[in-house]
Amino acid sequence: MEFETLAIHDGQAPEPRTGAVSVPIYQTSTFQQDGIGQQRLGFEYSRSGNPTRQALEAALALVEKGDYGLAFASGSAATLAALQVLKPGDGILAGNDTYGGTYRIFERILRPWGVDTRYVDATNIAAFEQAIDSNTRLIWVETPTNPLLKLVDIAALADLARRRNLLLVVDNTFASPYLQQPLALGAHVVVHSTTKYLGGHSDVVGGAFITSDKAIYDTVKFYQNAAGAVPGPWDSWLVLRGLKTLKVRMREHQESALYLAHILEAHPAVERVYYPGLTSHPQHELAKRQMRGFGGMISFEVKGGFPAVERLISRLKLFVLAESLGGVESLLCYPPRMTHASVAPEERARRGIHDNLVRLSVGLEAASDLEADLLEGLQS
Ligand code: P1T
Repeated sequence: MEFETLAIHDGQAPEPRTGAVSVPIYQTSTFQQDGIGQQRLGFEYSRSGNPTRQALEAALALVEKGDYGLAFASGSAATLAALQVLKPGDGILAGNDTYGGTYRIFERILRPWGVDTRYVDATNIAAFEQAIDSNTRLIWVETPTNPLLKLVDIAALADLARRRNLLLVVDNTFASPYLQQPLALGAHVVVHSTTKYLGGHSDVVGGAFITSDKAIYDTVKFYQNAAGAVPGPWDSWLVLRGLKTLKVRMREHQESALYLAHILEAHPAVERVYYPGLTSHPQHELAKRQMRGFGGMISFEVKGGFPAVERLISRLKLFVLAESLGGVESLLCYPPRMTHASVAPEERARRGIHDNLVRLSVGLEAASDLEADLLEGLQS
């Protein structure tokens, strides 16, 4: 079945008792047991399992072409959960452009626990191969990356991971499973911040973990129950609802993003545009091969440094200055002081996150209105 059919139907059969077409929100913390150790329908306590969350977990697995899905209270919780396959002494190779909070997990949580992370040019498979040492266990990448929208060749990296007996985890938040399915390209694990395109309406914080590897699933499932960073039934339902319209939203997001990326690229106040759909993007061909479209995120550098950024932000009326992405409303983020504030200035400079960088999440407003807003903002 096609993606949109799965997104609407799977894990979401009408409820047998009443025939309710929408999965009910089982707002309960616990479930009556018929006798000690006798659960009626396999549920005993909502940290361990809840029918609304279970429906979401089934749907997440299906849209990512995985066998197992787990839902978490945030994308960061899903990130930390996926990393539970590691133990002290293990090493990670991470792409050198990721969400600042993921970098913070590597540096401030895992490093003190004895798990070392080294950063590799995300676009260079040979660089990953060269960086592997005897402790390396796992490769972690985003693609497209946050915030510079670089692409990682998932199939090539998955091939390397298999040859060297490493796990490949892909954070698929920026692409969404409608545009890209890393498990089908050979990755072992996919994680998401469902706060973004999967939820789609800027009204819920959540995370997802998907795999087809039973042993990895068992480890992370155990951790999910033991550590307890689960989403509540209401939040699970919001993500489930978002999933059903993912295809139509992604198509609109990316159509407008491509249109605006062209406008920005031609604008004299703009120094450089990062968008995989532009032929000027160094990995445009890979984007065409690996993704079904180019996504709704654009980053660009404005001429005139930080003062020009401030001027732009003060003039915009539609683009809301805010962290996050993937919602119906367009957002503008200033990565150096917002999403990537936890990355030290020297490291930001090494990564190419300059002080004149802004990031757009292109929403579902009319592209012509968004264009007018940007042109007004960029006027000198
Ligand atoms: O915010 P949370 O749901 O915990 O998700 C963390 C996360 C994980 N992975 C990627 C690629 C992300 O972009 C994020 C969160 N990012 C933002 C809040 C942001 O504005 O970029």
